[in-house]
Amino acid sequence: MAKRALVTGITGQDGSYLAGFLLGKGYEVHGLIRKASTFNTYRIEHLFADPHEPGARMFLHYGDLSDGSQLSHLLYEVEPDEVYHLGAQSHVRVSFDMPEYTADVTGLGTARILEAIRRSGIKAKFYQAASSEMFGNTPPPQNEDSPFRPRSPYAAAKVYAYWMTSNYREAYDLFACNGILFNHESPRRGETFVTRKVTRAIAHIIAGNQRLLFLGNLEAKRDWGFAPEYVEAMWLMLQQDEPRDYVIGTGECHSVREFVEEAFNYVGLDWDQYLRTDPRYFRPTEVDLLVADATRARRELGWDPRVTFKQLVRIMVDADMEALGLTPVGEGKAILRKNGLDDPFQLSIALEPLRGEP
Ligand code: NAP
Ligand code: G4F
Repeated sequence: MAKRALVTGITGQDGSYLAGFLLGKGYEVHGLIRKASTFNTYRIEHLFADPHEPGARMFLHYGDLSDGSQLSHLLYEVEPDEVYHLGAQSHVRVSFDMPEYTADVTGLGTARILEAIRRSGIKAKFYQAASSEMFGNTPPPQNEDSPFRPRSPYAAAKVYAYWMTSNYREAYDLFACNGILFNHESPRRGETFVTRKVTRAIAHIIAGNQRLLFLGNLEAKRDWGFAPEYVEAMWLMLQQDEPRDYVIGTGECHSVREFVEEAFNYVGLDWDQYLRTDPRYFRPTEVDLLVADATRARRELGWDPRVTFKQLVRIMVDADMEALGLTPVGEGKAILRKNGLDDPFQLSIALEPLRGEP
């Protein structure tokens, strides 16, 4: 019997890679999607088969993380072996504008799913998409024992969700894991996160659609990895004998400025000519420095990232150039092939229309 997974946030960056990864492993995949007035499924379209067709293994269900009764109903209907809870209002800057909504969806959303699992009595394993953002201004390197000092409504909501996950593990013997993932990026990264904003702007500058790139704090440092490698870590956590929490990251960190320099240099443009700062993109409180100590994941999961910072930048710049019909510099695909990451589930990059500057 094929294992059955329920994935919230399946239309997001990680959800789309995870769905592809699980289908590749023979799973039946059920995803929660939001009703929107426009299509929001472009990241998973390449995986979709008409559910009426024999052999279809991916099924989508409407719902929302703010709607507990529907989540409960979904649990009974799907009876999953594994639940990957990735859905969230995941933008840190936006969480300052929408703190209450972020608490509801990103924080309470986790409580709703945990409670739905508990009440259903279904023996589903549970993965919580926790975040390095929870460490806030705790000095690096950060590991599973580092204290949380959240610096945004988003981080505070994730800390609540983290402790709810731990509590359900202890109180109800649920197989529940917090994956404390550091920043991970890809050509499918949302357009308003800084890495994608930069690589997409470069493509639009070359295409003549955009003149300048406006950013906020250039000095913040992040531990940036490649998203497809991170979804494998999520799966590995749920395949262990005992549930535990794991930090996932590369252990290497770079500033936003370094990302910009690397990306512009790759295409031979002088970044100084195109970059401007705009106070709009600064945050009331910033997380200055995140660096993962992923020793536990390496030791217990055998997880080790392969794609380096430089390679990540090249993969993303090339993909954004290709998406606009430009000839990429050309190293991106070779890097993916070299790392064995070029299978169709992982690689498909949906073409996107230009929807104005984010
Ligand atoms: P993402 O691209 O922003 O995807 C978020 C997903 O959540 C989307 O599918 C979105 O649906 C869905 N969603 C948002 N609000 C919802 C609601 N009210 N009800 C149901 N679904 C809702 O995020 P990601 O980068 O894939 O990250 C996945 C998870 O990992 C998130 O929980 C994020 O906070 C966490 N995380 C991410 C990183 C990272 O670096 N990427 C690091 C640590 C933790 P729509 O498509 O309809 O918007
Ligand atoms: O790309 P970012 O918006 O990612 P951030 O805030 O680190 O959050 C991401 O990673 C977390 C894991 O640590 C996830 F939990 C979360 O869901 C999300 O995926 O910003 C990165 C850095 C920040 O320091 C920000 O201040 O880039 C700086 N930055 C500078 N200019 C900018 C901009 N960020 C954005 N989004 N847009 C700018 O114009």
